[in-house]
Amino acid sequence: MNRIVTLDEFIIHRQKDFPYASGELTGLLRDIGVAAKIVNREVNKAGLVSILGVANTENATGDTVQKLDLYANDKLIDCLKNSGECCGIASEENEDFIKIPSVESKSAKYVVVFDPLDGSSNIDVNVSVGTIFGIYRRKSDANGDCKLEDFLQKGSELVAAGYVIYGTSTILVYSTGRGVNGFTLDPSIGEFCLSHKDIKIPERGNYYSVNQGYYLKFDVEMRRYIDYCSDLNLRLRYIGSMVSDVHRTLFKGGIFLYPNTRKFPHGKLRILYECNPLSFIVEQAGGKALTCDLERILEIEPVDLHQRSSIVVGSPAMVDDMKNFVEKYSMPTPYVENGAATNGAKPA
Ligand code: P6P
Repeated sequence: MNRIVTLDEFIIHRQKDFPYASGELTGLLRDIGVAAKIVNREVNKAGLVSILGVANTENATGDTVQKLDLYANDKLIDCLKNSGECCGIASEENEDFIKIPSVESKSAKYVVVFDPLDGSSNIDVNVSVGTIFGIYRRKSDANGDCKLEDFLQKGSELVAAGYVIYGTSTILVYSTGRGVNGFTLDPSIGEFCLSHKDIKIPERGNYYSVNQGYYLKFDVEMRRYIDYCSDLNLRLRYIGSMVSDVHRTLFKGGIFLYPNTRKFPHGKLRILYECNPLSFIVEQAGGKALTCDLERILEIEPVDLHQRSSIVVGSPAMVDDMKNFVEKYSMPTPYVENGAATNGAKPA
């Protein structure tokens, strides 16, 4: 039986990969691990205590907020506030970012973005949900409060990213840019233990993941690619929790798509705390992540904390197939000349 390697031990050991590391990032990752255990404890007994049901509030992006969302949000904020390593937080549940005022934190190097409980509409029906997080080095003056610019960074600037999935078991997956590792919570000792070392996404997979209910609302090139997946007899799996759908894609191979629709012309999923951290993880595992306009997710320059994007993420060969369909079938944006639409692309 392999020796147990706890998350704490692994993080501290990997700190040696960063010659100039002074332990702040290590401390921050460990604090997120603690917060995950606290959230896990409540998620696992959600059916037993009165934290189910809708808290009748709406979050920053207009989603109805479940009580467990609020609980998870509060616990993550508390843990990060007390860590002393984080000077600011941006959460799906908060309209604006949170400055952490304590003297020590104010000079801290990092800001954290997170979705405290992604897929929360699944909580009441016992379907897996998850926490998604990303860590950036602050850009603003270390002697002042954190600023919006500290959060509006490209995903390629992430120092670390990861997620916790509360499912049949509770698994924390993270990367600091040197590969991806997964840790399963052992409730008998209350520790996340290394269970999936150096995760690599398969080149292809037998699954495609998209909300088929919106099929007729997708652009033609997306519909053609989805038809292609169906023609290949790939299996459709869609949980409605991005962290769960991407977790399966990462482990089994496949492709997850949330294209733009009429309701969400720029896509539904949020760049900062859904698309970027999960795309960072998938790219670190050898996969790809693009918008439906074929822009690399991690190169998007966000201009708003809750900005949305379309996303296609997963096995590299399957994302390449999707790219070919977009290049072959996408309609050129009508070039408008002197206020009058033309019949296609801008003349050479
Ligand atoms: P739809 C959950 O609300 C979420 O933000 C993601 O976790 C998930 O992938 C998506 O929305 C599901 O959206 O429109 O298919 O219900």
